[in-house]
Amino acid sequence: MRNQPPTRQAWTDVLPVLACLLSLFALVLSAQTSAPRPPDPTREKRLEWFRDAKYGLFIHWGLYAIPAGEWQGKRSLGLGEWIMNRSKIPVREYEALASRFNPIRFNADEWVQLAQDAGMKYIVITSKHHDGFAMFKSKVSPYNVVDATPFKRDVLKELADACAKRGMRLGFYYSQSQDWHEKEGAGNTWDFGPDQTPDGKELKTYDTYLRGKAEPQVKELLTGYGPVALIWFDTPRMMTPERGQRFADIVRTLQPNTLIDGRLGTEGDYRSTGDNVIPPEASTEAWETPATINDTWGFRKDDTNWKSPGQIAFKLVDIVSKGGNYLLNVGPTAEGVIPQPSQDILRTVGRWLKVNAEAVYGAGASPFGDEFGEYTARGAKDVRGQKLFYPQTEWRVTTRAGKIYLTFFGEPRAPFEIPTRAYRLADHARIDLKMENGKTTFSMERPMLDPMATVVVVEFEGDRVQK
Ligand code: H79
Repeated sequence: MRNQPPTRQAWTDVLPVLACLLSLFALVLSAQTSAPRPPDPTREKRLEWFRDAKYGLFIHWGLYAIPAGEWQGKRSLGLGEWIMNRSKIPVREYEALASRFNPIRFNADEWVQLAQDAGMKYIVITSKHHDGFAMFKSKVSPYNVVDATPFKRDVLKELADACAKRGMRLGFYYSQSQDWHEKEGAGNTWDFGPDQTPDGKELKTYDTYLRGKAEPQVKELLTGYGPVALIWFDTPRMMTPERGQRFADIVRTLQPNTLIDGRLGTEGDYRSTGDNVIPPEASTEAWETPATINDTWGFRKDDTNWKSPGQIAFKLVDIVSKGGNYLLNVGPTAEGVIPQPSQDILRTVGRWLKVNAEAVYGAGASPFGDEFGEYTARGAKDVRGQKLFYPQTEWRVTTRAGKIYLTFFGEPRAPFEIPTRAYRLADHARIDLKMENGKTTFSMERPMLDPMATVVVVEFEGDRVQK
């Protein structure tokens, strides 16, 4: 038994020998990297469901779904929900969208049903994005979906009720710093001038906005909608530790079990990666990647650059094998419809997950790591000056007590060495093992059972493999 991570050697067609052998014995002895901060038992308790959930649905929905990437007949480039900023739309003009917001096809039950069909375990919806418009009834500001639109329905309340009915956890995205609708909020430089001088002196009475709108609206979210799974803060501009703490105190006081994401500005409960960023390595710390299913968060009528179900399945298992969660976004239209391609993709991955659930939900990270890829040996740097990483995407590993799940996204090029019994997860078909040179190996049947991803389970005696 070795205590080094297993290594793979290059294999070529001209070398018909057993190469790239993987010793799964090694995992028993391999250790994970240590946690970056001291364990907090209360936080760990709060995080229990989150660590097991693995896969959530992000929903970006707001007034920006009406222009859908086009303003005054001109295409506005960038993220759909950033249109007010990118096209420098004055507050008075953007506000007028509210009188046109009437998404009569919105059906909260259908959205929750979609998340369930997709195999997602929580939903996070924008309660207020940077444009400042609240998608819930707010006493703090009339700029909200009930008081300012012909629709007059509390979208968040309907979704909260549907989630409660179906046992789905619900969290709220809330843009705490940027609010382009408010004079004293951050971000609207075109109507209200810069937030700060170049040397950092604040030019807006930012605390007036925080105390007058953001903090009381977060209180509303935590009091009127039942149990809130998490608050997803974003872009912490001018968020001093003291200001961040005020939000944290509100959350902890009103709902001690509600998680705080990693973008409040002070310490949250888990780490949020950059948008669409999947880290190259595993971590024991709780973390989450927020990601788009095409190239925008809020609906854009011109964005049809959908990721395929296979790409989504890979990202999900990749993230799980690194110990994280995948928060995958959809952007409903102004009619209240989640674009059909998004629905189809999510349901296709959902069908795969139904069969292969065991390898994902509650599964532990890979005890190896070399299957993720490798840093270039020559020291080349990427555009950000980071060491260049060459990802490998052939297979990933997840774990559970006594079990190892090898998920193959393509036919493995060479046999794998395994210590004992193995079977295919989808149909429990036994995998034939070969004994050669004292090593037990298996070769994947070709074509693979499921070309999207086929999971092979390796079982160990007892509980030697820990999650
Ligand atoms: O809600 C989604 C994004 O709107 C939000 N985070 C995710 C979850 C986000 N806020 N800020 N950013 C992401 C960084 C934004 C960068 C850009 Fe731009 C927005 C690049 C293009 C549009 C700002 C405006 C920088 C260039 C133009």
